Amino acid sequence: MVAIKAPSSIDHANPLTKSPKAAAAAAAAIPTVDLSSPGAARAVADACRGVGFFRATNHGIPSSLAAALEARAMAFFALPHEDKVDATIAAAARRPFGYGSRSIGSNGDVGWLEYLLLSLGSNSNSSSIPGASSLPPSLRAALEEYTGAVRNASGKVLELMAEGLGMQERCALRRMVDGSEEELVRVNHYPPTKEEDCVAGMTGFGEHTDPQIISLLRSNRTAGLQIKLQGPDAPWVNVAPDPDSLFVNVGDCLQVLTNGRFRSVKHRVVAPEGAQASRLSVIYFGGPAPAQRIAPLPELMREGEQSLYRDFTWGEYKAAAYKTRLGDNRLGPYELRNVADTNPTALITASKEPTAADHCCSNSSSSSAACVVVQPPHVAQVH
Ligand SMILES: O=C(O)CCC(=O)C(=O)O
Repeated sequence: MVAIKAPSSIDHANPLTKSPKAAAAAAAAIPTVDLSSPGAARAVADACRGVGFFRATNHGIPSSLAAALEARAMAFFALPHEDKVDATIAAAARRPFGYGSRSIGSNGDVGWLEYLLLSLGSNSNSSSIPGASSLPPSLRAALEEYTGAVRNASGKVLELMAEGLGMQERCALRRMVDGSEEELVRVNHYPPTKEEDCVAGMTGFGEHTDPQIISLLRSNRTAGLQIKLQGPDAPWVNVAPDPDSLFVNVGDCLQVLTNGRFRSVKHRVVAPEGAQASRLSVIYFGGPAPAQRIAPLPELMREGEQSLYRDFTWGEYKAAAYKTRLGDNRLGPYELRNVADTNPTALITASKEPTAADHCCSNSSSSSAACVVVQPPHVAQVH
């Protein structure tokens, strides 16, 4: 694996994360939402407006599924490189899917990780993952079970978001993702860095926002994930790992659909060091269909409210994102005025109160290390 010197932005001297007291303050900045609680819709919406990120408990994914996937994925990543490439040949027929190591996307972004990236296909009622046919059967089975469950959890969160936004149709956001052919799963493995690999604090995965509508992340007990609180001078904070919870990210498309009410969150991963165990994370990305028009939802707009964005389709956004690097501001070219300049308080006031949303979502039950100094905090393309 090629070692990567940390860009200066990965700053271990972050005042919010240095002392136990500061770490506690950072943890407190990350909302937790019990998805089964009566106030979940409001709490989800508040978290998406304030941070764009939250820890979800009672999400309905049996811990046995997540644990089984973690064990099978660790066994897969322990295989020799050639075996990993061979086992992902079916997925790799459609780039950027398949197995990857260090290189994220095709625009020069690198990270201290290896990963498996798969499309979940178009049929949200089928557990089969099209590109998984050449994977070891036990890994394939674990992935299929887990992704079936995480799709349900995502649907549930999207319904809560719609309800929290006061939308008439509780399933309006969920419908954009279900069966869109743009649902992905990514399994990331970050081995611990060693002294000979270069320095501490390497970039595991560089800073970026997720371009889709929603992402749900589950990791093992190894730390590394950091999020940037909203606002130009806001600090990066560590996300304490919690294998029993899911971490929910607002993606760029959801920011646009809500006209900036919900904020996509910048995040990144610092590679584990020395004595730490590998970090293993599984991320589900829910994107809309390629032809889906991405523009502020009319029912959320107050009278006279201007759209902050030029319309686009997911297909256009994805194509543009493929040409960028991870750390680029992908929404920038679509902004009609800078979202960061808007007054979030005004946006919160502007949001409609939740109404009794209907329940139209019928399926809801359901080491030869050479040091490479990476330039600033770039990291990959859309995934
Ligand atoms: O591996 C992680 O914890 C986060 C990775 C991530 O942000 C991504 O794969 O987009």
